[in-house]
Amino acid sequence: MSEILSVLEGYEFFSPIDTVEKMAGGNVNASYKITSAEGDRYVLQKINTSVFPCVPALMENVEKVTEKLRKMKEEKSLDKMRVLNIKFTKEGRSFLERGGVFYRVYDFVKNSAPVSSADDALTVYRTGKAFGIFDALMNEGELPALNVVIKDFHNTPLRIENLERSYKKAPESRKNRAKRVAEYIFSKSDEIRGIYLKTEACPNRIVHNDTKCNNVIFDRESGEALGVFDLDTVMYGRISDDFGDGVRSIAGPAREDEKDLSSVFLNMENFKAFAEGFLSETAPVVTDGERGVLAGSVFALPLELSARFLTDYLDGNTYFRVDYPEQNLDRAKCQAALARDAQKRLPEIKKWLKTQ
Ligand code: GN1
Ligand code: MG
Repeated sequence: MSEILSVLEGYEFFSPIDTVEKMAGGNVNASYKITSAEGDRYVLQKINTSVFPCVPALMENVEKVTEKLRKMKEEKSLDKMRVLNIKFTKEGRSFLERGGVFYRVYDFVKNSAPVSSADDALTVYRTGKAFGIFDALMNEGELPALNVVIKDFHNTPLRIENLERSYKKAPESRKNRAKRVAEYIFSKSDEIRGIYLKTEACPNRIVHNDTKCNNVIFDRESGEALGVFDLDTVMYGRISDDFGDGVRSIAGPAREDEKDLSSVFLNMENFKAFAEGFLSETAPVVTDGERGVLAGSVFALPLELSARFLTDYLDGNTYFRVDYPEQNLDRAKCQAALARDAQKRLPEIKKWLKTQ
């Protein structure tokens, strides 16, 4: 608490701070909800610098992306859309450093909430549409140059190579527990490389790169999607990664670490609702080549996440926040089960996408 209060001294607030509450969610940064005596609310985040080692480059991107979104919102009169609003420090900077620790503050959007998973078709459709709007707006007109904050973020073959390396050097006990899922991932390596080569040949666009359903905020009353938040991974990349990751998060199980693997499957209704929403906005920009890799992304993205979670488990949980030591292993198993089911459904997915 005293740490947070001392950070807040770096900002110009119009009324004294009343409460500081730790917020749930997010596997990387730590978030706190700040409420002032007059009821103004902010989100303060402690940036995870082992994931984002260069905070100035990260925040330069967030500044450019929010500027671009604001410009597009005005141009297109998107009155209801909300854009992440950075609170600048007294020195006019978008982040603040205290003893090697980096923080930032955003406005909290009133009457809003994310969904952690969604099972009504309209919310799923709206989630797809929100990410579709984001990708369409970010790729229209003059495009900002962005820093590469995490290199090869969606390079799935490389993620599998990293897993191979970690698997070889992991302690025997962890390796044994990871064996089955690791072998499944390795067995998919060639197919993944094939998908990746086609994906890589697609246009390099500004994409969100972390299209988890809880990165969209909704109006509590109307249930409408207000906008896309968590802009940390917005970089040049492939639109199919946004599609596949969104499907992974909203058409997979509600919990990323679901332990009952018999209940893990790709919900085709949610897949279709998300895809309809996403494509309703991006269809005019998506090329035939990009369309051709959408189906593969629905299999590749859960597999990629499985590889990333398993690598982190083998490395001793240094990247994703965990609530218990085996959580990354559970996440890896769950995402592998989702990838397995998604791959089975690829013929059906491809057939359906052709009708869109
Ligand atoms: C991380 O921080 P959060 O929860 O929005 C991760 C994503 C993963 C996601 C899985 C920078 O996102 O890539 O898909 O966890 N973000 C980073 O839950 O690695
Ligand atoms: Mg996030």
